[in-house]
Amino acid sequence: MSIMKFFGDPISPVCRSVMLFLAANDIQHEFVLIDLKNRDTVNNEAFAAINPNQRIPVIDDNGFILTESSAILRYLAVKHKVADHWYPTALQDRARVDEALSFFPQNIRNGCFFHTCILPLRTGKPRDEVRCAELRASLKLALDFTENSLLKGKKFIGGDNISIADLQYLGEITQYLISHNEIYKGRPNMEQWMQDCESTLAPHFDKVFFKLRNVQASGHLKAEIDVSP
Ligand SMILES: N[C@@H](CCC(=O)N[C@@H](CS)C(=O)NCC(=O)O)C(=O)O
Repeated sequence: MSIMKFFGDPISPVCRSVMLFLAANDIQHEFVLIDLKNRDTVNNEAFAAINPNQRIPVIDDNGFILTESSAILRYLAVKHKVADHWYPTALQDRARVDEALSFFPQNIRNGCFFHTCILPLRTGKPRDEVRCAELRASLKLALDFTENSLLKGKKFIGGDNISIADLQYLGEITQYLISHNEIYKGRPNMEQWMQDCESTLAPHFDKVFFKLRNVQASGHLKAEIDVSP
């Protein structure tokens, strides 16, 4: 039985969510850096053989290759029989977490950061301002929904305790810190939720967020992304 490999980069929001989960649950693994900035580590044959989609995160659990962060989080939670709050076994509690996980892609992770900050760097072309404005508008709606529905009367997104859904949202929402935007600000439930996530994950937070903080401090991805309520 070989140790599970985790392919990722802490600068990726969807990798950070899995990294937080691995750390918080003390799950043994070998970390393999796929450095998103160094395109050679992404666009190479060895990595393409592992994930033909050439995206991270990926796990190799003794020959079982799994992609997609939410599938990985669910798999690890069940496999390692972690504390129930991460991915509750009670049907309706689990359905709440699944609901938030289903809302996440295309709504919270809607490409706004990528189109505003990353695509212009990669292509050398100016950002498409019309597209970016559309993405800001849809992100704003998703954040409003998180504030007014998902976090209404609850400490965390899935309920009273932290779950894998919180890790997904946290990964993406913190991505905007790189561009110097605290997109949870002005939404009181989200502000409190951020503090609660940070204190609940305290010992693991710095370890997973160090790269984000370095890139943030460099200031080279600074951009105005106004999604305030
Ligand atoms: N839906 C996927 C998204 C994976 C994804 O897009 N990962 C990005 C990093 S955030 C990636 O690998 N990009 C490859 C690249 O930039 O070339 C998931 O949730 O795991």
